[in-house]
Amino acid sequence: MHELSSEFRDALAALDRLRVETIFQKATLLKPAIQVVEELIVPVMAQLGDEWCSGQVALSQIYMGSRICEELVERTLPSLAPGRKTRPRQAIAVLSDYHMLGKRIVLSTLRTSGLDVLDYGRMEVDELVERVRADDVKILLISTLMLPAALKVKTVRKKLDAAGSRIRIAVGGAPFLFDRQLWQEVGADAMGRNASEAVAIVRRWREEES
Ligand code: B12
Repeated sequence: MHELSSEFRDALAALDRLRVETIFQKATLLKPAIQVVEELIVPVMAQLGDEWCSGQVALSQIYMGSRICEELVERTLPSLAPGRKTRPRQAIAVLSDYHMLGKRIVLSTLRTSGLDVLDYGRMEVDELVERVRADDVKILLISTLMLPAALKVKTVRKKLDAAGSRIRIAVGGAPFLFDRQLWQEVGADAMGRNASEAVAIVRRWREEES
């Protein structure tokens, strides 16, 4: 996977869709798709983010590169839970920013693991609080990649507490990876570094509830 990483990085930076796809397919011969997503796409996107910070790649490359990855993930990982019969009591949302890829991966992984989750897409604080209450959600997963958005989790928590909700909140995304105490500071109940940790958190909480 390590060798494929630098090829994948170059193909993404060159916005060469065909090469990106070919490398991804090659990797899926070695490992399951979800593992390839975590071990290839996630670190390469983080690397491109660092390269953007140091001026080696343009934001347009990051934007187009992430679009290519989103399409790839959309096609490769399941997006709908088959045979949904009950209304799930867990939901996921991107709070207040436009970084959608992480949420997409976490959602697919949860669904692949047999955990049905409502997909709220991208929301602002008030809309999120309203939806969570209306759907009687017990476990809320929030993805944010911008620090200002991450800090808004605090307001979500406050508003839900004020409404008497006993919801549990798990967070993830770049700000929480950069600052390992941030999840506690914003009043979350857990933080996950990747999609597998999201699955573990939800499973643990569901077991504790039942
Ligand atoms: C792609 C990208 C973009 C794309 C987003 C396209 C899209 N549709 O998603 C575009 C080009 C639009 C973009 C724009 C901007 N970006 Co940007 N972007 C990135 C980049 C390079 C990669 C993000 C990504 O897709 N990673 C791949 C995914 C799969 O990883 P992930 O989201 O982290 O998710 C994984 C885990 O975190 C976890 N996870 C995620 N969510 C959750 C939730 C739960 C509950 C759990 C348990 C786990 C979990 O599981 C996922 C799978 O492993 C990051 C760099 C980085 N290090 O993250 C910067 C980054 C997030 N961007 C940044 C910035 C500054 C911006 C802009 C302000 C730039 C600008 N000047 O305009 C804008 C703001 C846009 C906005 N308002 O939202 C900064 C944020 C800094 C900060 N501390 O706030 C970063 C960190 C870059 C950097 N190093 O500075 N960006």
